[in-house]
Amino acid sequence: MDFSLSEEHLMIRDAARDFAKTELLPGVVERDNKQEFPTEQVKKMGELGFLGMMVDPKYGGGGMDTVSYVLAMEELSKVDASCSVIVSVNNSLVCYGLEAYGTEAQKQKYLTKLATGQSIGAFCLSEPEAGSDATSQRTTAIDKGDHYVLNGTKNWITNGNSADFYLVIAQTDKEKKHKGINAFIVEKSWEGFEVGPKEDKLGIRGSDTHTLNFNDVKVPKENRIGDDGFGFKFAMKTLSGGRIGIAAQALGIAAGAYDLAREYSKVRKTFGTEICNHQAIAFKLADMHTSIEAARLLVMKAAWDKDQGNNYDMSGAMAKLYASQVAMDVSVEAVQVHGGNGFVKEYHVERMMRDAKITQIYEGTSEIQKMVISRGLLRD
Ligand code: COS
Repeated sequence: MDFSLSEEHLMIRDAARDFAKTELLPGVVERDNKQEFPTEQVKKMGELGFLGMMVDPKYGGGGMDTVSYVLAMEELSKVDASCSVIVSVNNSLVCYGLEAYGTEAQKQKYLTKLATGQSIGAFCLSEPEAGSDATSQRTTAIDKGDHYVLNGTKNWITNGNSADFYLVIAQTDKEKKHKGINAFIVEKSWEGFEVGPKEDKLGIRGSDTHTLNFNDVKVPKENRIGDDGFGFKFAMKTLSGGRIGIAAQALGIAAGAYDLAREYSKVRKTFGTEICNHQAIAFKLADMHTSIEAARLLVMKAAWDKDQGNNYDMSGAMAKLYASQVAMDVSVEAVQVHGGNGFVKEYHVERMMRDAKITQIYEGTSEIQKMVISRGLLRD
């Protein structure tokens, strides 16, 4: 067993670390305050190849493995989780979904633009009444021969307004339940597609989360992904990989908050000495670091499983479940180590604490991850 990273992995990690420090850190507090989408930063991430890391170079991607992707996700998330969720959705939900299950024509038309960052993607599964209970789709896609007609509402959609292309899950045949669900590629400019209000969120405030409305949107049949009825499996398979990305995001939030707490504890003095010399603080750092290291091993194992062609439903779910809890615990402790300053925006850790919460909710709540894990355990 070898825990060391290759030269290439280290280069990717360092490139993401440098980018986060020089391009994401300046303005991260302001973007969070103003709920401002990081347009310039996303453009640069596209140019540097962060938006299509695992896509085959013949479609404009970086051709990298999942380990490289989680290393980059961790580094970007240490500084700006609003930017890293955009990276995660574009890479592991949209690009992966299209590359794994799209037709050659769909890949040429859409994936090439998404992998290079010329266009941004969104993944639209959740609805007002179908978040965790994802088979209860109310959005309908009625088959009209050479096209489908889409009607319905999607909620909490990351990149809701900033995306150009949307992967939309909808019910075609209600009688067939989840086997009557389809997935479609929808373009933003199409008639009847409407971006609803932007959500005012607790965390990841730089990313734009919207309600989307579909009113008689005509979708050509060639924009269906996979065979008729494949949509629910498409969503589940794609989300399994997405969860590895979010686990890496949670890991990055925890590691970023820990780094700040450690540095602060070495300069802040109380009772005549730096606070890291008080066992109350030193033991907090020890606990934080240990849990981060455990989360990192789970994240890496899930990424490795995906790269090896192993099933990663359970390892991805375990990584997300654990890393998101570590993100919450560590960011709360990082605020505590900072004392009064931890409650102030310029010290960053309060934002990280707010950002951490969503990692326990999106791409499957912690309770859903426990369902996936326990069903996997009890399958045989
Ligand atoms: N890969 C492939 N197929 C999968 C799968 C996976 N990871 N998970 C489930 N499926 C298949 C099942 O095999 C089943 O197909 P068959 O009937 O052909 O056997 C089908 O999907 C339905 O599965 P199941 O009966 O387990 O569905 P449930 O309604 O019990 O729900 C969970 C399964 C809870 C796992 C699913 O609804 C889920 O992941 N919900 C959370 C969705 C989510 O992450 N929402 C966040 C929105 S994106 S930000």
